[in-house]
Amino acid sequence: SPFHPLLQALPKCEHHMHIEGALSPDLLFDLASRNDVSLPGNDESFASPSALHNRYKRFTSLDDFLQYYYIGMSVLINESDFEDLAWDYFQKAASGGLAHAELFFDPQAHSGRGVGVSTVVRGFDAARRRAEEELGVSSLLTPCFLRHLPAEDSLSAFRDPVLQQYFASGSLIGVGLDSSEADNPPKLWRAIFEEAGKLGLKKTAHAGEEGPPEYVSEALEELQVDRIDHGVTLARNPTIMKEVARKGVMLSLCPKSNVVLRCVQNIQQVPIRTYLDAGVNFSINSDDPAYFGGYILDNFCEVHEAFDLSLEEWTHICKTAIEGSWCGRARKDELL
Ligand code: ES4
Ligand code: ZN
Repeated sequence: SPFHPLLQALPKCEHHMHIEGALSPDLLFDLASRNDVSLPGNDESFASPSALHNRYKRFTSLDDFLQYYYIGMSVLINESDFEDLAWDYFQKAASGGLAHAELFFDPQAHSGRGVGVSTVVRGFDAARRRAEEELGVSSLLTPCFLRHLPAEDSLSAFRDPVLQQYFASGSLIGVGLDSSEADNPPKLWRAIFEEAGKLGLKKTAHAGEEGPPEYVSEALEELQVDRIDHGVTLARNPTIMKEVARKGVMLSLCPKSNVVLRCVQNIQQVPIRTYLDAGVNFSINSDDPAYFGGYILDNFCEVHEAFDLSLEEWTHICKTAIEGSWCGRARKDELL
């Protein structure tokens, strides 16, 4: 498309990218051998990187994907593994015009296997510094809590003194809530969000991905979140949608993710036009780029092909994403 160079050049911010979801099959196999981690022998998908890559084209649901995502993480052991993973992401996303990234990671998925938060954060921080220096890409880091585990597990993970020290130092900017959404209502994690609010942290939660639009209003009211991750089902409830528009809360939409995990049938079903018309703020994000077949520019391109947006609309989307970012005013002004 003649529009491609324009999309490439737009100053892009993403707010919804799980670093563990940037683990490519090639790096997964490299790290498995480097760390002597054995992959499941009873699943032919783990026969080779290309077999795994092919399996990723056939996810049937969020939980089907999450099973692979958590197995994949088992190869991440050392600080340098986390650095290599994040650096691979920064290089690939920067080649598509990424300027600023707000990254999620899942501390419980690592501490549960004996890998401590400091190993994870130090590795990511090394890659983030390098991305800033060598690529001019700024970034922020947010731990997410896993909603397939009991809320008490999340609360003790949140209160981990090592994690608390990273909040206090500013290495971690906020808290998020992710993993299996169906039948795990946001309000069960209220205690974490209340404590996070008292610490002055940013707050966000996955809501309205597979779950109902009511989970979006529940996250806003019960958890007092500053942002909603996904919110693709919000268009089904015009009343809640109008309230989100009125509040100016930003959704971090993930179009390719929604198609691959079958939350929608195709990109055309992502309510991009509905949200533009209703004045709902949103950014466009890659979610788990190594699993969903594309980085941020791929998501921009597919949205453009489906919706034929004007340059004015793209400029509006990018400005909304900059203003909705959690970086300081000075960085926003550089990006605008
Ligand atoms: C996720 Cl796509 C998605 N949804 C919920 N939790 C997640 N963790 C990583 N990717
Ligand atoms: Zn996500």
